[in-house]
Amino acid sequence: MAAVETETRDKVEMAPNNEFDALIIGAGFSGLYQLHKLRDELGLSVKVLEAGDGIGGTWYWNRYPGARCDSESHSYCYTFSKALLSEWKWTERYPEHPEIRRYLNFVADKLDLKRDIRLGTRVAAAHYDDTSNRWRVTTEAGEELSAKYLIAAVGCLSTANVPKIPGLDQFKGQWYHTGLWPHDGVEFKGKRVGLVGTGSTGIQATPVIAETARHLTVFQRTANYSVPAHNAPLTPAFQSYVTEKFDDIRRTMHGTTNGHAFVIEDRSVFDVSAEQRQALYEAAWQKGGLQFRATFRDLLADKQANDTAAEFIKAKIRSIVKDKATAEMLADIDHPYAAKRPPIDSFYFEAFNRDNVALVDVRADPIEAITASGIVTRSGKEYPLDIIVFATGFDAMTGPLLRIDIRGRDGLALKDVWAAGPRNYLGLQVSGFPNLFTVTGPGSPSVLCNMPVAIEQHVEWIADCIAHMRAKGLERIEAKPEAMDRWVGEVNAAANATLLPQAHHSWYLGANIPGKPRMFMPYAGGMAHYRRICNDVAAKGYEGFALSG
Ligand code: NA7
Repeated sequence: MAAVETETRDKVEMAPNNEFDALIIGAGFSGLYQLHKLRDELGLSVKVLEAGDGIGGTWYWNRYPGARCDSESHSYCYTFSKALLSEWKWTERYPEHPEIRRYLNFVADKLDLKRDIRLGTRVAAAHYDDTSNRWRVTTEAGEELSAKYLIAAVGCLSTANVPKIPGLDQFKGQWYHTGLWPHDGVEFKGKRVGLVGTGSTGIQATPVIAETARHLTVFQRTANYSVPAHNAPLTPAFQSYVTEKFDDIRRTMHGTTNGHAFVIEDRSVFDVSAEQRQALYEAAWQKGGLQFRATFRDLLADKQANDTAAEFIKAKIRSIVKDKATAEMLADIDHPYAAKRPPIDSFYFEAFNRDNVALVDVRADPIEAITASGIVTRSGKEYPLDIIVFATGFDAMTGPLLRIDIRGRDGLALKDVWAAGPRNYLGLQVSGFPNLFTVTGPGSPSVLCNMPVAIEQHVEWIADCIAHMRAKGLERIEAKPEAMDRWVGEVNAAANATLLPQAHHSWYLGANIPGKPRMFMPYAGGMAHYRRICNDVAAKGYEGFALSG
């Protein structure tokens, strides 16, 4: 690799006037690997433009109390390099945010990536120039760069959603969004804290904030399922198992629907007796984690099957939470289990047994306004607060792309093409936007998959595609409109074959953002199946894409 590095460093330094072969937006898991592939394997001149002052993407911004990954650490990493795998050891079953940043910095240093990453550089616009076949990229600081290939590695959950509640600007205390958390932390000691939102984030943050806050009020709009994470330090025996068996683990990750290192059991809920089912759910609950979903194969396909898991979890909530009214509020869940992204937790429901934690149902009595001193609900009740924490999620999947002014051929704006919801081919390319690739874009498995698995597949497909173009002397690639139409149909059909669209308030559907078009965004047909489709498309000479010289 050293020889390649020297050669490419020279190339990059020679790149005149900010002109590159490829520009990558974002230095998270995707952007880092894409840089390595294009620069070190294909020998392109490449720059990564990153808004943050450090690398890490999602994990650069999400530093809220309790922030850790829901994927198990041994599967939440790159798998392309044996050297990286053998030199890194995770310490806990689920990595906490600082450990993930340390990991990504380790990778970036090991692959000497940082010299080609411009930090503190937010991309404002990217316009395609048909005459020169180049993307002209403008940063918020007004700098201009250009490249033949533009790769948006902007992440799926990187545009914080701060609800527009009247009066927020009047609030005399402090408020924070979990996805834009201050790097030096927040002191909750002695404070009355209000936390809005009970998705994965609110569920992770609640028990940790409760430990130090004088009082914590959790504002719940939609009650949520959660299964214990059972986080723990990894034993040396497990670490050795991961090192020795990584090829098998990787094979499992690549062979499953969701890219995790566990297999979904090939049995129906109704193949077993009620007692056996209860015992299997209990064993899965004791084991903990996202694997609970894998207890039966039909949990996301059959509502009656799903009801059995839903009832099991609701009974658990009622058994954990001592105050009956609070338990009922928490267990009053209106959607199938795992139809929204299923959280896992460390003592979330238990936190409501503390004297300093209260739950407020803002579905029954919505938040109406924020005053100088707290939150007021429609009934006129005021909750005095010193700190408000918005765990209110993200303008997911399309938000990070649409906040950039992206224009393709003839000035075509991406926001217009996507006015009724995202449309693309394989989640990778939009017709009218030549040589623009999106990593884990809408229309790909992305958030329904263990992210690094989805990312590696996309990054490698994009790199192979560019290598193919260079080998054949081709200059442009662009999704054909009819391929895009067909794929949008497949994304809808895949979602409709599951219970996922039944959670009508889910961010998978864009329903968490007022005014956002409702469309099921990720591809629900499974990662392994999707990988086969992408491989097949490439093997057929990039079927569905128009390639030209
Ligand atoms: P989520 O899963 O989008 O959760 C956001 C939560 O905030 C959810 O409970 C929302 O209720 C609630 N919310 C949003 N806006 C409001 C307003 N205006 N008032 C009251 N409550 C509100 O985001 P997370 O950060 O928890 O998780 C995102 C992903 O990160 C997660 O799925 C993992 O993949 C990692 P709602 O359900 O919309 O009624």
